[in-house]
Amino acid sequence: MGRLLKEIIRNVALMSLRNNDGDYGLLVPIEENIDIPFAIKRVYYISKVPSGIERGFHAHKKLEQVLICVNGSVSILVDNGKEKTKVFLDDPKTGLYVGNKVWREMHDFSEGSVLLVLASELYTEEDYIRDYDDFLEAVLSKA
Ligand code: T46
Repeated sequence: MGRLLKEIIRNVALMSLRNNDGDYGLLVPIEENIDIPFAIKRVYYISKVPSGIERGFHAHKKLEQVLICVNGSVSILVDNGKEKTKVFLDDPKTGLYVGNKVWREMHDFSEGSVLLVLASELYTEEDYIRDYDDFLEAVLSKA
């Protein structure tokens, strides 16, 4: 298994991605079910975020994702309803696994930053929980 998973709060983990880092540059291979713990159904990236803009502010019912800041830096607030923490991503060799029912906010995008996201499901607005109280209710009814 080419990944190292370190859970930081329940359902959120930092991952050390295998990589080829050498005099001629960096290459990070990502294979579904090998480097990340799910089959990849969708890939998107977020870039050109103007200074001061914050994104996210939602959770997902089912979706699992891995976030990789492939250029620049961004801070991600993750909150599972019981614990929350802020993760600073600035290393293309590090992935942030965010499971379902985790509230996320993206802050402090640096100029030129690019956030690559690998997702376990196709896009559907129905999977989003955009109200924080609804999120807490969904977490409490999970058990
Ligand atoms: C997440 C964080 C990390 C699509 O049409 N297809 C897609 O696959 C996505 C992700 C978005 N969109 C549309 C929906 C909105 O009209 O793109 C627009 C911006 O999406 P949103 O405001 O949800 O973007 P963020 O940056 O707040 O959140 C995104 C993801 O939506 C979300 O799942 O976890 O990045």
